[in-house]
Amino acid sequence: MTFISYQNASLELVQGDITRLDVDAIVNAANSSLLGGGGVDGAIHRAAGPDLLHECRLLHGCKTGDAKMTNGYRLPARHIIHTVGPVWNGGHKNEPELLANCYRHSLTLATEAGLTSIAFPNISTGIYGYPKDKACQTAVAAVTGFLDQNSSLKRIVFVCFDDENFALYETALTSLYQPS
Ligand code: AR6
Repeated sequence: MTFISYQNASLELVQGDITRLDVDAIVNAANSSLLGGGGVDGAIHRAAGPDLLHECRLLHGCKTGDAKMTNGYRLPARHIIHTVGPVWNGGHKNEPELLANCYRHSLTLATEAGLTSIAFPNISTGIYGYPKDKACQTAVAAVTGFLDQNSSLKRIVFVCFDDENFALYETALTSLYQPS
């Protein structure tokens, strides 16, 4: 595990299943229906149980780049922030801005709810086909940019499922480290 202090928060890197994390909120890489799917979305719905789908039905979907929050139900996490990443289309359809918005809007919701810890999966880098190196750069820049503006958040966890993402985040987070 890598752990970096940044502003008043800690940035952590974990490899594994995001549904196991005991944090205030985990972020779901959902689709615009918010009614479940494969990948991390499927894993979250399975682990949270059927009450999650009932609450999601009340939300009437979510636009790409936006985020909506629900209860965590059977998860160790108290809340789930559902965001919809962009499908990769070669980078000419505003994908970097939309992906950055997923991180910013999730962090904004968490901050407004007074949460202090949040865990992100590598949004869009599975079924939606976003190049992992580009997604990592955008994710880290969006999160550090948000923390630069001040936030109640104390702990931000990047949860990588696969080895390639883990190695990319290890390099990106290590490069933020500035010995005092
Ligand atoms: N914990 C953490 N990360 C995971 C887990 C897990 N349990 N399972 C997969 N990942 P994806 P997307 C990683 O495909 O690309 C769904 O059907 C995975 O290795 O889950 O944003 C939705 O409903 C990858 O790095 O999400 C949408 O239709 C990352 O999570 C669509 O997929 C994201 O992969 C969204 O596609």
